[in-house]
Amino acid sequence: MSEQPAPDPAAGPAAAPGVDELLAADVEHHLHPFTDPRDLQRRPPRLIVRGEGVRIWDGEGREILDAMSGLWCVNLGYGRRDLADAAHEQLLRLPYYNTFFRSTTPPAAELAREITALAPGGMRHVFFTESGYSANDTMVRIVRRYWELRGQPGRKVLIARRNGYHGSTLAAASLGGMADMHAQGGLPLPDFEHIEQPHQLALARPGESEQEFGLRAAGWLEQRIAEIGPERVAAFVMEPVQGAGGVIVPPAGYAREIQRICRRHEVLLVSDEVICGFGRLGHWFGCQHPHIGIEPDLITFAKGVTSGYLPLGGVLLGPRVGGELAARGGEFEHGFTYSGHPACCAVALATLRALRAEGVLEHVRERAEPRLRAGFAELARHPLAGDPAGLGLTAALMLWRDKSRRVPFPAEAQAGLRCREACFDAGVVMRAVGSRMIVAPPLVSTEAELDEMVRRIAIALDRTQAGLRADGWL
Ligand code: PXG
Repeated sequence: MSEQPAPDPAAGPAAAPGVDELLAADVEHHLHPFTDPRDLQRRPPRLIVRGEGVRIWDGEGREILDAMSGLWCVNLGYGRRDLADAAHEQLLRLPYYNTFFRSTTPPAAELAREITALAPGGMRHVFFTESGYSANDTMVRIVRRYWELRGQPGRKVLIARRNGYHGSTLAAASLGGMADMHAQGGLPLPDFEHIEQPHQLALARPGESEQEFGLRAAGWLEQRIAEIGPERVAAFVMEPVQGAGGVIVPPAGYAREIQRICRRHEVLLVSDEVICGFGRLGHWFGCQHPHIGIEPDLITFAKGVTSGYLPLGGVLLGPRVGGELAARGGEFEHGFTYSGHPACCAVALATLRALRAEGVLEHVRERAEPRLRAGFAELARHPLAGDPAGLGLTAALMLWRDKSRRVPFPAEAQAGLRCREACFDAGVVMRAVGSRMIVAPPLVSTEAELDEMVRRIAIALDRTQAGLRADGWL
């Protein structure tokens, strides 16, 4: 028997660690994604402790409007009991069972039916993964398997775009077009190729119309297919709107021309909808937005499918690929322990229910998007900011050193990072991609909440301008 005295019930539970203790532990032991640890030693991370609706709170109790929906995922906002209850009930009933070896679970089966019913272009099959990278890695394996089954195993090359983001694993980062990621560890892997992004602001010729630029940019794909040889090209992969690349909306007509080129050369067309899916553009899938208007052969998704409450992703297969794999593919040697995790699928089902029952897609199209667009048009009148852009509930602004003469800031000025910090200090989360400032607010943001985000961004722009002036950049 233990010789230790019984705990004194009056003493209560041990005190929870305080903010300073947690931050010290984090800085000492936690390696963060896409973060230089020395930066955290100089200035510790923000401790985010609670969320409700479109708001989050830090360890000091400061309220911040989350205009980035976490990382483009908390589309229904924080603190939703229906999503938490769906997870809780499923965890008690059956926290885990796999979908290998002739097994399934009720949430996985039901979600497969629901998601394929929403998908465009007669997509009848879905493969579940845990996240966006694993959806894209799975997609690469599906695409190559498809071509093997079609007797064309030489079609291995995937073409994607510069500054596209598709995840951080070897295949997903190879597929992505981020130069800084490729600079580490010998990427991209062989058989991943890239074309330039359809970035009109950066790449259009003087006097070139949006339509003309769109056709020219799509033509880069046809050129690359010709250089590689169509008999080696398996698929082309694009985000409907490039997210992490800086909210780059393609020119009108671009995506349809891409689809024509893919069909002409029998190249599979893949839409990475990890950001754009489940309402971000006001439609179930971004490819259904009239500005995009394509029917891809495969869709990858993650993030918003569970509103970020639990991790889940997947690949939707159109009739061409799904038919082949389901009808004569045999065993597909691929899968994850957590493919179709029942609690994650239950949260996804609750998310789809809420998106439907609350008319969230209509809210995005009819109220939130116009309000955000108007707010960003107003922000673009600020002397530091210009070129508002966006589609659905995404928006971007450029920071200019001299707006009228379109002189950009040099990288050393760190204009974007200064603005990001100023936004946090003004109580709103905004993301910086170089000198491009972007937001993707929760889809349930009210007009008043969007106005308040814009108001706080305006304050941050003033402060950023003052700081840049004080340091001699203006
Ligand atoms: N595809 C797209 C289009 C994405 O945006 C992924 C795939 C990968 O998802 P996972 O679940 O593996 O992270 C993403 C992820 C940013 C940022 O700073 C964007 C993402 C992730 C982290 C940061 O904009 N997108």
